[in-house]
Amino acid sequence: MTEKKQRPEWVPEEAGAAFTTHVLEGVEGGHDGMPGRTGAEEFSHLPAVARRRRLSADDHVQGVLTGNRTVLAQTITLVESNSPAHMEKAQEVLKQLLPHTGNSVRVGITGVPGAGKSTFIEALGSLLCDRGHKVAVLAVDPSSSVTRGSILGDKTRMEILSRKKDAFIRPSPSGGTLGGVTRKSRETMLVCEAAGFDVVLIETMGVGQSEVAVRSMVDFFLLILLTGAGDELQGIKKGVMELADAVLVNKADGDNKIRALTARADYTRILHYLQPATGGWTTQAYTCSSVSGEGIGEIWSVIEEFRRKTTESGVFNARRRSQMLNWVYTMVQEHLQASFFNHPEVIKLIPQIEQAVVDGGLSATMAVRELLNAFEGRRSVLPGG
Ligand SMILES: Nc1nc2c(ncn2[C@@H]2O[C@H](COP(=O)(O)OP(=O)(O)OP(=O)(O)O)[C@@H](O)[C@H]2O)c(=O)[nH]1
Ligand SMILES: [Mg+2]
Repeated sequence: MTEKKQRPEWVPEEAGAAFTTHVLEGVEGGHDGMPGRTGAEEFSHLPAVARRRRLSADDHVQGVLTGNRTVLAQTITLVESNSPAHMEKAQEVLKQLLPHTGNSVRVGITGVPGAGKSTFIEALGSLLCDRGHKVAVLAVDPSSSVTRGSILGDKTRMEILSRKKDAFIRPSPSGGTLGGVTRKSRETMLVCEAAGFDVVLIETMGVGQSEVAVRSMVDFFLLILLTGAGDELQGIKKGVMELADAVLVNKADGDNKIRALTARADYTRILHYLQPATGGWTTQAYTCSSVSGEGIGEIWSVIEEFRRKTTESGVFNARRRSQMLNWVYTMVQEHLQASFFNHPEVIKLIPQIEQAVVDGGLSATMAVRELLNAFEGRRSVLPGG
């Protein structure tokens, strides 16, 4: 891959890794599941100025609000940046965009690898575009920062959806920690809403903590499962099922259809014993085939019914409010944690403290006190410390 390809034209020559565009190398032809979409046709109607120099905060805001794809992509890149200068500008842009956000239904989609999440999103997204919706597809996949791959980029390119003019597909940000990735995805979601997308679909792998993080940023959470409830439940924890507003048995086609219907009945039985994820809503199991399209429209009706019911009961808005507050405190926690572990005195002390704890010479409580003393600039209380 040439240097030119790695560095899009709006990225300044001297920009370092802070521009996340740099690390998305390795997938030819557009990593976004947007193969072949070079953006050239979209660049052509942009003011010349947007093509050549970095956009001002106002340029970003205006571009996003008018639904300009190129500016939208650049704004998301800005939001994903880890450089302090970009973060400040990104926050200015977000502040101006905030009044235009919130007007979408946010749907999280999880399931074990290979369950068919991407294929389902392709089918549902295409159906919604055909019905006049504007659909943004995002991914939350912290592992992609390690593998440099992406759950959207590698396997399923969402070929059909990526060609729709009313769809926008964005892979997982390469951000490192789950906290970093979710912050970026949340803000990307807001930017997409300001750009007029009224459906946001967020794919995440059904392993680890990312589904909990995604649950905390969406209205409706969909768990995609495969046939064979017994085997499946070993991979999918009961806790994940308790996060779901609907359980969907995918691949209900061909020889698999009967098995899918059996699995649906099994899951229905299991759901009966679980705590529902959303007050006033009963989580049920459904089947679909993302390949034939059967059942896809039905699932959308379920999501619409969910929105209607929970909006009426006030649960919808209450959840959004608590998600916003939750977000604030999550960021406070992350910030405190980062400043603690990056504190030079703490870094210096940790090996010593760890050794003392392991050797049995220091209790865990005393170890914590010592580390916090170092962090807060107080003297050690240990004899000889
Ligand atoms: N027969 C059938 N195959 C399907 C269906 N949905 C997905 N598949 C196939 O299942 C495989 C995995 O699909 P993906 O959509 O990539 O699954 P995923 O859950 O996004 O996988 P990861 O992103 O790797 O976690 C692909 O080969 C799909 O073609 C379906 O409804 N019916
Ligand atoms: Mg996928």
